[in-house]
Amino acid sequence: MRPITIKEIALHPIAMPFVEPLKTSFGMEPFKGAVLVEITTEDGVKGWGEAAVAPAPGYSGETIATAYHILKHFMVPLLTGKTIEDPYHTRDILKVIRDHHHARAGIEGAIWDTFARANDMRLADLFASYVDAESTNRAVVGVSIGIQPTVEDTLAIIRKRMGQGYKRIKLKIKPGWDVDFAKAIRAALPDATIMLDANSAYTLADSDHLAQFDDLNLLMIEQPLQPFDIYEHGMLNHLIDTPICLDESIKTALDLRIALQVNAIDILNLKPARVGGYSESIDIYKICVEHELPLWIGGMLETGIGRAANVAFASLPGVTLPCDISATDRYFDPDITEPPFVLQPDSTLAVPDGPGIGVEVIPERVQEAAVRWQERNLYPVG
Ligand code: OSB
Ligand code: MG
Repeated sequence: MRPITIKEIALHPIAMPFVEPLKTSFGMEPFKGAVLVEITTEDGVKGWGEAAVAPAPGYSGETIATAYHILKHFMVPLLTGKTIEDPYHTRDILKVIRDHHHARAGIEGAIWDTFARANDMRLADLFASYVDAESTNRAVVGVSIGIQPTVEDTLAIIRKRMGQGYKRIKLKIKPGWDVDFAKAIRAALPDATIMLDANSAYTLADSDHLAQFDDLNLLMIEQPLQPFDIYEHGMLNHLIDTPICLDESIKTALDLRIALQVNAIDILNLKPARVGGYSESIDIYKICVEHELPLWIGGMLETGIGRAANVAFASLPGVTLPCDISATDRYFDPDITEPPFVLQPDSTLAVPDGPGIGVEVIPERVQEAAVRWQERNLYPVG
């Protein structure tokens, strides 16, 4: 394959209004934030990545400002001028920087896209070549619904989403909005495929409370305990019947191996943004296949840039459960990329045909979103 030499890396911190915000146990984002990463090679090939961060450090410790800081002063200088023979080894260059996985995933994702475009190949096929498989050309998807004021409001949104064709519904919960809520939803929709996401809102002391979900035929409960609590998820797994899916806890392939050793995990939500990009995602994917661990690809409410890369990854055959990657109209109107992702009747999104992420970035919309960030910057640095 043709190597790329990185001439320039531009950063675009952005803000975009949501079509439907997502309220979780840790709060609600006022707008979608990200730092977009734009790479230009010596040959004039361009590629894009997305550091999927939020204005506030609620999901992870990163924010738009920290990602911008780390990218600008540490990651961009390390990669500018470098020749990349194999995008999988980008992380070796970045090894001297600790943590900051969302920032890392943004710049690494841009290199994957640029490399695939320079070699005139779809990112989905490039990823597939690392796991000895072929892309299925589609991602099976569901939809994530935030905490609403009432059960009726929630049911109205679920019915709308099911009507659009989403076959798997994820509902956010928090203490005080959990067991009675889930019972009411299950009573109204006995056959719907439903899962819950607690975003780390509980502790092991809540195990009796969480066991009340056991009779509700839930697909899984995502991340009930704290991010650093892999061990206690293993203890919880003996105390509840609902399958445990980990999100926040699994930041590396090593975390996943530990979770498997202590029986803390039945299902993995793999977010490329959380694990620092696609090289680590490839390693994690291989562990899931080896252990026959059910796997799906999660989302961080990405723009079309991050979402297109996630769709490419989610089209790998070892991704066995519906992903948190919804159609464009669930998030933004308009998005910064074209064409939009549209939900197919079989609850899938198609992998676009073009090289790299396969969607076109619209420069005027990036510019508009960058100005919006400047205007709405809630937490200026310095
Ligand atoms: O916990 O999965 C989560 C979005 C932001 C932060 C955390 C989470 C989420 C989602 C969004 O659930 C899923 C999507 O991108 O559609
Ligand atoms: Mg989650």
